[in-house]
Amino acid sequence: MKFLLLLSAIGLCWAQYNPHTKYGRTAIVHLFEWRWDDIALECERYLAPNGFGGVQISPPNENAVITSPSRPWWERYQPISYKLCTRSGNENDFRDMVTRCNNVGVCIYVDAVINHMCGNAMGSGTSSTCGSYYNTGNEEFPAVPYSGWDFNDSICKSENGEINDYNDIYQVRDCRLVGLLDLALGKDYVRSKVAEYMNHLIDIGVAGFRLDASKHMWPGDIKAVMDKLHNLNTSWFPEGSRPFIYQEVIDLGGEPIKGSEYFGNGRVTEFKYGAKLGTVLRKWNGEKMAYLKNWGEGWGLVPSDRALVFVDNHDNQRGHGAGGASILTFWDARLYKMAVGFMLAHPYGFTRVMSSYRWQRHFENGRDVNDWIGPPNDSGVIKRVTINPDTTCGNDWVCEHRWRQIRNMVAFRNVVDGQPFTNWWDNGSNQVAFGRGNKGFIVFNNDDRPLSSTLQTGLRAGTYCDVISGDKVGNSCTGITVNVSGDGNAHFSISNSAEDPFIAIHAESKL
Ligand code: QV4
Ligand code: CA
Repeated sequence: MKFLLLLSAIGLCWAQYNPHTKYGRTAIVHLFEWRWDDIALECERYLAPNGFGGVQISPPNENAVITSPSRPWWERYQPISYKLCTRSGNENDFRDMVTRCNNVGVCIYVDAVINHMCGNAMGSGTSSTCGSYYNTGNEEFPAVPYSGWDFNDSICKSENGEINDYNDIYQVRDCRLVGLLDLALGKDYVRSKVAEYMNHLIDIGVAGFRLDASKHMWPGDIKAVMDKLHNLNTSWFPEGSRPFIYQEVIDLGGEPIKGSEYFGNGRVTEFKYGAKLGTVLRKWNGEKMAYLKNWGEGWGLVPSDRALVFVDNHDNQRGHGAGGASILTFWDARLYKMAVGFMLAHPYGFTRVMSSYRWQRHFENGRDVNDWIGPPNDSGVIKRVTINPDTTCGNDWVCEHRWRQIRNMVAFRNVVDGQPFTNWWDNGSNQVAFGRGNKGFIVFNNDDRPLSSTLQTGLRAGTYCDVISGDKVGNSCTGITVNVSGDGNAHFSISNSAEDPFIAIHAESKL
């Protein structure tokens, strides 16, 4: 009995850090701006068969329709109500997606925008995705309903009501982020409306939430909302399961607000991860891959079991938010694949893969003035994600998660799950390798000279298929093969001009 109590206490305490992914699946993908009907199809036709654990979706609640510029992606971060009604689909589409994804063991995580409503520049009217009325002048959102009392204006101490100084923790939490009307999450009424929205989603079957702009909410206010949340839907999740929570806190150091203040509520997005890994792979500031030997907490990152990690996100892939120039994206495909490969092979953190759309970049003074462009669309209607014969995506959807190297590294991560970080090797420069117990091994060559080395892999003897240059198909390999001898050693050659200068082998790529 005592033991059971202890178990359930641990279960409850740790629950919001647990993504609830099924069948040993260890990575999720952000299908940025996808339609719900396409996500449902993707769960069934691609994500489940390839071992993806879940999907982070764009905000599902009604948002402002912005016409100048024309339908930017960021309009979805300007809530008008909690009706499930956006360019991605309506409530029926949403329910169908959640049901179909859950039925194939793929979880849905909702991007929850609960710090604010729309920007003050919206004025009043019904320019919203479901036609709900709003008036930013008197802060009326009758479809929730919220009124002036439900916003922080009287609490905010900055001269213009805006966040002007990130060194002032009160401003950051109580004032307006770029003009966005700041909700009074200190009030029980506001907490209840937010919780009602999130509970609606939980009851439909979502597995958790990304909490947008968490830095701009007091950790205690977030906790008060979290305490009101239901357990997950028992049609798909064990009784007593708590929603998975990861909070968007951009903590690159140098500001008084720290990611660690939010650990009590759930995980936090570790933005240092992509910023530093990008710097290393680009070899900026004298960085080299050899220094990655103690990657993780050793680099000042938050504890692994509190981290949600990613190479890039929807903001920093286009210069929004923070992270800076070092961030690698699909635009730098060769280094990007190495970075994502490293992330998926390394045991640190819970991993999220980015899946983007292409847009016409246009740089002026080093800044992309087209950073606002929304998803591929026909007169505003989001285009379907079409699938080409070679399994890549059409209609300008990049689908990084379908790139062979990335898809196969998601499988690698699942195979090596729970295995220790082992057999590190480096040449003192940018040739490195490491294993995951006796289940997987990966070798990188980011130097300007060939790699040719015999390395201890920790793997059983045999011939393995490199899942970067090809696939294991039946009992043959469409790419490079690697022979591991009886003592676990194998010889690796990687040209510095290879299309993808890295090799990965694992227990299930053995021929
Ligand atoms: C403009 C002016 C403001 C002015 C305001 C007055 O720039 O100075 O006060 O008008 O009305 C958009 C525009 C922005 C505009 C604002 C309000 O870009 O110019 O302000 O709308 O109309 C996304 C975009 C923002 C966008 C916002 C709302 O990135 O550009 O603002 O959506 O549409 C910090 C935060 C972090 C945040 C990150 C971007 O700590 O939390 O900045 N990241 C999350 C999301 C992000 C989203 C938000 C938060 C807001 O990941 O995508 O912002 O929900 O680092
Ligand atoms: Ca706030």
